[in-house]
Amino acid sequence: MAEISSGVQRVQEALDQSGLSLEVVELPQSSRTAQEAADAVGCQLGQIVKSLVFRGSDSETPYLVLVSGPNRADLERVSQLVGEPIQMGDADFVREVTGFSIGGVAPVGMPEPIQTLIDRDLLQYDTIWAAAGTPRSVFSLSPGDLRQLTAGQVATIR
Ligand code: 5CA
Repeated sequence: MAEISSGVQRVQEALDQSGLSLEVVELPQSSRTAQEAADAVGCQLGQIVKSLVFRGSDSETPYLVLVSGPNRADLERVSQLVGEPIQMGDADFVREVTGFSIGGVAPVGMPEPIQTLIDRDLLQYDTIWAAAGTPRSVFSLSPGDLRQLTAGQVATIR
């Protein structure tokens, strides 16, 4: 049996604890970028959840922003929503606060909960796909599941 990476394991455990019957899928090809993930599962780019980590410039608080594939999070907008200036988290910060490396950051399974915003554009789909802890793993869920799992605030972030 193939070795299960610890990232995937943490995500699957978080999903199991939620009681939502969601399953991580390990892929034969890369899902490191949103486009690669969409190609790998055969969905629209908009159905891919990008899990982006920002850092409060004053407080160093991490913020997780879950963005539909083609969208860019507007820094000004996100800053207004969280109430302080923010910057993109660098690779070390992302690993520190999520336990995942860029390209595999999942919206669940981090060591401590992170305040989360959810791009309103994700709500138009029945099924969406998020990274599951590595650049070759994903899981599918509904936007309602995503809200339940992350306690995220739905917002227009672009
Ligand atoms: N597995 C895919 C699909 S779910 C994935 O993780 N996509 S992602 O968009 O959530 O992760 C890649 C994102 O990481 C990029 O959109 C970019 O915003 C961010 N990123 C890439 N390189 C860096 C970097 N050096 N520093 C900070 N953020 C980065």
